[in-house]
Amino acid sequence: GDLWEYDPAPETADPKMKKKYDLFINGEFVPAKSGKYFPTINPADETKIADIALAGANDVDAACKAAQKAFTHVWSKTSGQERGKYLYRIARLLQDHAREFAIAETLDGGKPIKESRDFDVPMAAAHFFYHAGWADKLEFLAPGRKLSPHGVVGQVIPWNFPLLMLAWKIAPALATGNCVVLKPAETTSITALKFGEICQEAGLPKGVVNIVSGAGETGAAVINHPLTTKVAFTGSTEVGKLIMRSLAGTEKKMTMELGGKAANIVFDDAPLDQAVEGIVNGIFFNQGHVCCAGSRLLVQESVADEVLAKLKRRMAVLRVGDPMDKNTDIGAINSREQLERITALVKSGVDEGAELHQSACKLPTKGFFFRPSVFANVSMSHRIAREEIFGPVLSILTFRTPEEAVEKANNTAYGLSAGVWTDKGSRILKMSTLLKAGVVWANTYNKFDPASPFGGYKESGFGREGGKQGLLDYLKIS
Ligand code: TXE
Repeated sequence: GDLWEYDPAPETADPKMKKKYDLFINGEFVPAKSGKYFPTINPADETKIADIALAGANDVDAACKAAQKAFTHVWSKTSGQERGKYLYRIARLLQDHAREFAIAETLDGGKPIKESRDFDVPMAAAHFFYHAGWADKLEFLAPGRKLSPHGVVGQVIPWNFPLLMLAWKIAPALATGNCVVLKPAETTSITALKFGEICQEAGLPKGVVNIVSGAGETGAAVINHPLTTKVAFTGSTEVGKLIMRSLAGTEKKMTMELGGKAANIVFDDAPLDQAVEGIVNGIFFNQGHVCCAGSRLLVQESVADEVLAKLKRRMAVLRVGDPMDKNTDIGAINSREQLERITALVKSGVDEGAELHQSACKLPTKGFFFRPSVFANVSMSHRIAREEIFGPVLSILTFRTPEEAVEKANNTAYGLSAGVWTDKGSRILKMSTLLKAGVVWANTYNKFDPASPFGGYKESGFGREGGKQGLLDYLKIS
């Protein structure tokens, strides 16, 4: 069938949701050795969904040993063509189970079902399809050079795109011949553990993929285990730095995808209605829990009032609420902690004198929700202009000249992404070279493709995911 075709419109909770999810180690689902579990809740109504096995250092050790054994005895002897077949199988199985995955993702994480259904799950499948094609063509990555996998890679991922981040990590690792120990984020373990079922169904050799759930301690055990010779992390800059410090002096290879504070830059010659759609998508997609979210709007002074007026009209019709409702635009904030972080930063914006505009929508009485919010009259020194909020909160700054736009856009500790809205092609080319950001979108925002490398400058991290560069980051080159 068609690459994107699968059962649409999941409306009810799926009967396949389990009450208990165990670790996926050496091809089997096993409880933690300690017997411990932790609850995972639905952030839209605060009810418990299931118990998740809590992996301790001894479970991580078992997972790393299983991965090493699989690497030595099976995976390193499996041809690229065969590896590709497994990846194709996984991709198709994700499509076959798309409905269950979309429901699980939305229940566990709070994102609107239309996003899980139309973005997260199909993009995850697309990543496996893309990397499947590379598995037997790796020699084209660096002609004349010897390429070899690292062996066991340790991967730690966040909660904003649980299945998609897993796909970004696992697909290139397997395509390049590595075995994996992955730790999902503690608030969103379900789709990662369900992915173990996909590995089983695909007949993937035991131990090639291992999933260990738990919190930061479990992540640290994966990162620091002597058998993980390469680590890939996506999460906060704070934890990224902690990991870098803990690995200093080791020979482990690292890639880090950390926070962002992207500038979405609107020039006065841009088609403003289209730009406003891009601004809305840039900041409200996935409740703003997006590392490349367009969280700073830089708008040319002459059109600033018009853009704000249009934006407020657009925000007034955004539907905030039950993530399982197909019509919902903005779902639940992922956790109470995240809601508290967002609330505190918004308060700092008000205290520092920025002008807050919020949509007047009615919020559900249970669960974690936050009104779509926009700050005008923001200055570069405000915390809301400098810190990652990771919520549905936009900070608007203005500029007069293109030079000032570049200066303000680059005046940040981060450098993951940026957007440019203008009618002038030459301006797009010029801006894209001047902006210190890994991705620059022109007259669009939040567009992803498995063939496009994604990653940051400065405190947004290093290394790339996707495309040729993403594969090279999983290989030793000699
Ligand atoms: O992130 P953490 P949190 C940003 C965003 C958000 C803030 C805090 O601004 O508000 O970070 O979110 C695991 N060793 N981003 O606290 O803690 C953890 O279990 C190894 C941006 O949730 O970085 C989870 O699996 N692992 C971001 C993962 O790290 C550790 C995505 C991310 O959690 C660990 C998420 C340790 N010592 C948050 N401590 C992005 N760039 O997309 C925690 N973890």
